[in-house]
Amino acid sequence: MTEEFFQKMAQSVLDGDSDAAVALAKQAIEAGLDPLEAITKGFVTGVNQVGESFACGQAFLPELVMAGEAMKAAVSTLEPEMQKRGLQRTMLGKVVLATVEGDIHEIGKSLVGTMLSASGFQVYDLGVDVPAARIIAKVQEVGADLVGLSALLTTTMVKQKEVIDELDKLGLRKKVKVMVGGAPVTRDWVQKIEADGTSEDAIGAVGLAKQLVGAV
Ligand code: B1M
Repeated sequence: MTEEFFQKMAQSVLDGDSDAAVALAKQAIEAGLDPLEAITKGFVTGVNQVGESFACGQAFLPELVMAGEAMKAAVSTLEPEMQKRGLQRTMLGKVVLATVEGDIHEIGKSLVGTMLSASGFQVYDLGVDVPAARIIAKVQEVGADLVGLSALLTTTMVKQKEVIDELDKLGLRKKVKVMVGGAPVTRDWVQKIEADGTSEDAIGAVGLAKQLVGAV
């Protein structure tokens, strides 16, 4: 696949053009391109550029919303192919996954969920803006091995700690591993809140999850 094709993908997100993003995602599948490569080299480049323009006041909320929608549409189109390629029969563990309360960023979290599930984990994706109590209730209901908490805002990162504290109070912390992620999450933060690890991307999240359940 050419650089030009990846650039078109990025541009479709920059333009907030969901139809073009979906068409390009379909083209990528037809051409046999690795769907994760299409996301990371193509569409994510676009959404990152919009994020940067937004941060320095050159783009505004409507642009951010439209870019997010286009990105989401592309990822949804590529999702079945990602699942197909990663098809695994063994069950490595149960993961309760959520974007924390107050935070509606879902694309990265969903990507992590897709990759975990394609790699053999049973994933319970609770969605976005999920209060700690709902996460804990699901952990108890399904007997989860792992909790995955995504936060994209510096203001919502604290909610990751809240979930860890609640698990601790209930005496579940030793049994249930916690991995955290999202752009503002650093190694220092992981240490501070005593999480079990973080990763910068979805591939890294799979490696970490395997490590945490002792599958590698
Ligand atoms: Co928002 N937003 N946003 N946004 N948004 C950011 C995060 C921001 C950095 C933009 C900026 O200013 N440069 C900024 C946060 C600043 C900060 O706190 N430091 C920001 C802001 C300010 C806001 C609002 C407050 C804007 C406003 O209303 N004034 C608002 C908040 C709403 C809320 O949550 N309460 C808001 C809203 C939105 C939209 C709804 C418009 C939209 C989201 C649409 C959606 O998800 N359906 C949106 C978008 C699209 C972005 C950016 C541009 C892109 C996020 C994204 O989807 N990236 C983002 C800037 C940026 O990150 N470049 C920005 C692609 C995705 C594949 O990557 O999510 O990082 P990412 O996930 C990665 C890794 O982080 C990691 O793996 C993923 C896959 O590789 N990872 C994990 C993620 N979770 C993980 C969990 C793990 C492990 C790894 O283990 C469990």
